[in-house]
Amino acid sequence: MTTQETHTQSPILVFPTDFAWGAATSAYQIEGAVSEDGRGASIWDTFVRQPGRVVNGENADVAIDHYHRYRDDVALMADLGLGAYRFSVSWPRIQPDGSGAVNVKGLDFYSRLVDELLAKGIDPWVTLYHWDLPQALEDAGGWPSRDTAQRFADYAAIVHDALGDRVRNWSTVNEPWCAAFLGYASGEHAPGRREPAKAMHAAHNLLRAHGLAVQAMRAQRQDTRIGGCVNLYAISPQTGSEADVDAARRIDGLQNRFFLDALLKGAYPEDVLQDLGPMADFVRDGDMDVISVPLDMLLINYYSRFTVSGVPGGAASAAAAPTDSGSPWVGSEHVSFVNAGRPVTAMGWEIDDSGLYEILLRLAREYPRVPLVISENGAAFDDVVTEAGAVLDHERLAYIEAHLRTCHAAIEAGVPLQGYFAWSLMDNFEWAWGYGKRFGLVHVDYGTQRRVPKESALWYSGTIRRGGLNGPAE
Ligand code: IFM
Repeated sequence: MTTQETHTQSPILVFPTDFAWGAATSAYQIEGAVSEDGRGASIWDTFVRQPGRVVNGENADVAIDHYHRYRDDVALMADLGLGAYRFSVSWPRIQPDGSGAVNVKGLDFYSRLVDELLAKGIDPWVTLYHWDLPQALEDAGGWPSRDTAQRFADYAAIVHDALGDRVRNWSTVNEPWCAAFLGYASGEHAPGRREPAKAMHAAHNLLRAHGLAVQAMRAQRQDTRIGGCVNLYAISPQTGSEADVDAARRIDGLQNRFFLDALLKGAYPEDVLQDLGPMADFVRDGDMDVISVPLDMLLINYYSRFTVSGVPGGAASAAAAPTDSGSPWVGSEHVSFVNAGRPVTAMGWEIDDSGLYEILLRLAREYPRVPLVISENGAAFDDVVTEAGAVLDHERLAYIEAHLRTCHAAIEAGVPLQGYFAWSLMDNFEWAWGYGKRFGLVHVDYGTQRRVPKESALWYSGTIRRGGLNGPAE
């Protein structure tokens, strides 16, 4: 079937009329302009300058220059028919040192971006933290320090106060698992520390930061919707053996339940605390009430399934870092990640949309009543630009289509799923992997900054315009 035909067919799998159809990005991955208009340094600015941290020594000083090209980028989103755009605010643009006076020029950038989006009929969804901690706060202890959480709440209040009149949908911390465990345990991400016990404090303080921010924002106004954002994986034991089943319990505990139970049940899972032993020393009186402040929605980032074995020394970790790093699995370092034989993306991540279905149904069953949004889902593939300048990324298209079918099936099964954001709108700086891994619906030529919608973008655009998917895949 050609794209043309796809666009003109009437949908068979219809989504709710108020479903949010979007795409997502984050500040450090796209903006560039790292030294402009008073922006301070973030931990990523420091990290990318350390030898061996990022593939090919790449950095995001320019990235895809969105800071200067945002108007064209919003026009592109409008051409594609996006209903919503999820972006993050760079904390060091707003408070260059992470606390104190506001850098008005930084705030103005996001105000102009929001106005531009609204003028084009695109709903702005703001993420307050997507990993670019001001370096000054890291110097003062970083996320393992309890004070960083309070600083975050102050910053969140500044942004919410400035944009809350125009932005309805907010999320606090993107993927606290990554910020804590890749940043402070494995060292794969900034600030590159390998201190497992501190990583547990970081995870707890990122959750406290979330709760304190929600409280501060709610005190300002009640007409905005605020959510937490977690990256969840479907987890399977390799076999039914006791060791493999226990490995699955451990990884599910640290990856999924640690965050879900804290946010939605107000307690960390007992078995995870037991696994951690003396490292479980981070909770103080009142913390769990702060963390479990009621939410308007839960944002879920889903990419893959982990198959795990309790037998040490199994196949390479599915989450393997591109550079030399430790393990992010605090207290469960002996668990191995097994290749289950599914097709993989360019990241080596196994493709499994049934894992998303599993997660959505589990959430609806075990953490009921909270509306859900898929805030990231997508895939990196090694795109090829044809002589005619097109990118025929059928694998990415198929990935997104399969996951959207899963979303539809979950809605039909009663899951309160309210939106889907493809990751990512455009190719961008993929953290420790640099520019080598492309997740975009829109291809970016990093030499010229030319943007060209890939086949997947055109397909997604048609899907949004129809409000649903065509019948069974052909
Ligand atoms: O690029 C990242 C994003 O910043 C956070 N979630 C996963 C994406 C792909 O690795």
